[in-house]
Amino acid sequence: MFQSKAHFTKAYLEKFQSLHGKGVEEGSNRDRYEALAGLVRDVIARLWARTNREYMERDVKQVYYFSIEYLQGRILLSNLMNTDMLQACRDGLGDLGINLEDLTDQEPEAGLGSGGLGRLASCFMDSMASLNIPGHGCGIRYRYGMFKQKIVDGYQAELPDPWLKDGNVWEFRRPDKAVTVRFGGHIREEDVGGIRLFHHEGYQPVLAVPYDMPVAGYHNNTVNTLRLWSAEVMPIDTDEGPYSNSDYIQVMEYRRSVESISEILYPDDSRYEGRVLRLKQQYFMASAGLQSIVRRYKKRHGTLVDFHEKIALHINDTHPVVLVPELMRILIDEEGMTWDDAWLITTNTVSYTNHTVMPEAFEKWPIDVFKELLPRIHMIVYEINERWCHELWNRYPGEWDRIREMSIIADGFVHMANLAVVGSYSVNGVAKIHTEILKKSVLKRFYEYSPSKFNNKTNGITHRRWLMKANPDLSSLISEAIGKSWMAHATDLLRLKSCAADPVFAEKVALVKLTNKERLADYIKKTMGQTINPHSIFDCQVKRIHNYKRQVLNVLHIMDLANRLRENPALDITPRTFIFAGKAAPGYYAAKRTIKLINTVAEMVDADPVLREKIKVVFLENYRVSLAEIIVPAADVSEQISTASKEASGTGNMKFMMNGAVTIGTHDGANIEIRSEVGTENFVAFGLTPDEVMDFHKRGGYNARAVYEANPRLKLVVDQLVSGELPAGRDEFLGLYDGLLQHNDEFFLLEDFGDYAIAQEQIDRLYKDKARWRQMCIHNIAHSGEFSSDNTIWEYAVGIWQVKPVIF
Ligand code: 26Q
Repeated sequence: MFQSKAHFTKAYLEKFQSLHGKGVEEGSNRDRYEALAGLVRDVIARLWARTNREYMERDVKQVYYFSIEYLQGRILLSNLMNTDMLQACRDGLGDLGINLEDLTDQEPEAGLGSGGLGRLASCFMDSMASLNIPGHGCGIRYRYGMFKQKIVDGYQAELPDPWLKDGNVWEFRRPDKAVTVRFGGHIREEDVGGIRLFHHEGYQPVLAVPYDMPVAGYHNNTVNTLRLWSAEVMPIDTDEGPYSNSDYIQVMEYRRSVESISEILYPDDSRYEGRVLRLKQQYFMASAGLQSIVRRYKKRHGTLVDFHEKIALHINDTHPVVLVPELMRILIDEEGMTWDDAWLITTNTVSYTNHTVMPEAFEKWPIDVFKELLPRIHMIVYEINERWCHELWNRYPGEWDRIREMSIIADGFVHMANLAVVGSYSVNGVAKIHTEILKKSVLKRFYEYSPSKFNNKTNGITHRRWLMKANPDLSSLISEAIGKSWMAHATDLLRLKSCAADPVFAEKVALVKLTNKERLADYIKKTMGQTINPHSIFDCQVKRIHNYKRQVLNVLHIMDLANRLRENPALDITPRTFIFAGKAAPGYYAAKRTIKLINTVAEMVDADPVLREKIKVVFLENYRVSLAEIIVPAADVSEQISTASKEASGTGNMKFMMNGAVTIGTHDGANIEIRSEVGTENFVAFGLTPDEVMDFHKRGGYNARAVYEANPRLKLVVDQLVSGELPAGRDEFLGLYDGLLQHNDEFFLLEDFGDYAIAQEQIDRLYKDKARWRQMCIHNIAHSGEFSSDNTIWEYAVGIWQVKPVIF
């Protein structure tokens, strides 16, 4: 390792020379980045090999986290930090006249995810490694990550993200570890001596090739593996694949169909779209991942009878749930086990996290699609369902409705969440309220059947990326005040509470905030040519654009503020910059219209001399991890305003809190826990409770138009959407207007508007009291350690996976 500067510089210059065949002074920043990343990778590779050896020799239980998305972001700086080489590297490069950040900016970003679920998986990878937990990730190596967002005339346009085009320093292709995944074809059954055999014939074989990426823990020598699978055609010299008896066209069609599997990440979140390719991706990942785990396990143990004692398989939402029938297939067809033995092993190995309660996000696949693509898996799911319904019938004779609700196959569809619950030993939600809603409504019947399966694991975020990496100045300040122990034990941040009343410390925290705001202002200047005032309140709503997240509520309030300012230009408010960022699913028209609305209101404000004195609205293009790392440290106010009961947890809320922003938020997801942790006086809450929302849903009773008629301020802004006074086409927002009034405002924007406006006034008042505001910030930082994903992962390890740290 290179903890000393001299040592680092020597190794870096050597690496550069051997990689590029020239001296560092002749290289581009990209060349320099590659040499640096290559050097760090070499160090990590040695620790990696050692970690794997330790796991193997000690024969410890290992956990595999299956996720269709990972939002890793850039990793060079994290890897430097985690391997304790950051200082030596920064200084050594400095001596060479090179600025480290110029190199880290060269790293293409691994954006293999669309939002919270993918970023959670990446935070979990970091925490597992940092806690010495033998835990690995399994996913897909998409050739194109999350689309790049451009704003054209106020609208979102999507461009491809070919993140691999210049190579990826961090991945190791492992062709020797490739496996075959089979699609389509048919099953021929045969009885041999009373044993039924299943032969899969006429299938399309796909070669799954793993690319391994190291995941380095923080200062602990542990390096785990994120294994991403790439789909390739079978080698020409195998007897599988359409080579013999096929013509050129058939071979090329085969090639195209195979390569499409790991071609693109689907950019939809929280909305299910029944595209067959998506199911193909899911089985591809589940089967490849499982085959490689099984192969290694058998090599070490010879048999799979104790599989569940040494392996835990976790599924991040239902997307990888075909893992359940796939494990059954391997145990029965390939290992010759009985159904009952196989089922016992499977259901003691798999655990499942649910991330949503919204019906449109629940996955279901038409049974005939499922059968055609995965004929053997279909047979197994069919049998799982038969046995399950039989069990239900014994327990609830005659209760048809209940049984239909709980069955895996119903109404011509395979219901993936039901399969996940039946096939796993643990089901968890991602925040307390979310788990309660699962138990009392969405999965109520399953909870009644097996209450002990259900548990809560509130989400978390890695404080190493979201505080240490994203906000180095604040981190130094914290360490000066309370020492460095919080870096390994985030809950030690609580010690900051004693500094909250110290005006000198508070002043320093405020100064760091200002510096971070200036950095964001510079970014905005550079990328958009717009000027924002770093002394205004930075009020941020950055997340996927979705109706339930209610960006439109935020906009309605801005329009209301504008009306009040027009009426009274002397209105005494602190200038505010409303910062938005986020992507809309390409097929989600309402979300795309929300982006247009934000940009339209931004334009309206800019055009008015009275308004632009006091407010500014900006929509930042192409939200992604590296942009979040600039926005979050600069925020004063964190907007977490989803309709109560709809946001399973939220994790952006935690990132902002950790960086000293004050939350304005609804009683939803993890907001509720953040508020009770930080204290109600340090959180600005508003709006309906989850119970109130659910009661409205159940009993009706909500009348959007009545609310609109009763509140003149609200009526005015809603009317302005269609009055023609916004700088956009007159009909542009007609659909939105109708959604609010004709279709009775499904997400209760109008109902919550009044309370939200009051909460915003409260924010303004609190901010005016500088000392008070600073105290609130410090309290937020101090309590944020509770939401480190280290705590979350520890709870998964103890409460679900039963895996132990391996220290060496
Ligand atoms: C599924 C099938 C077909 C196409 C797309 C999908 C799909 C893909 C991604 C469905 C959902 C997602 C992502 C969901 C997501 O990000 N959910 C968020 O998960 C976070 C981590 O638990 C929570 O904090 C958020 O509340 C939740 O919205």
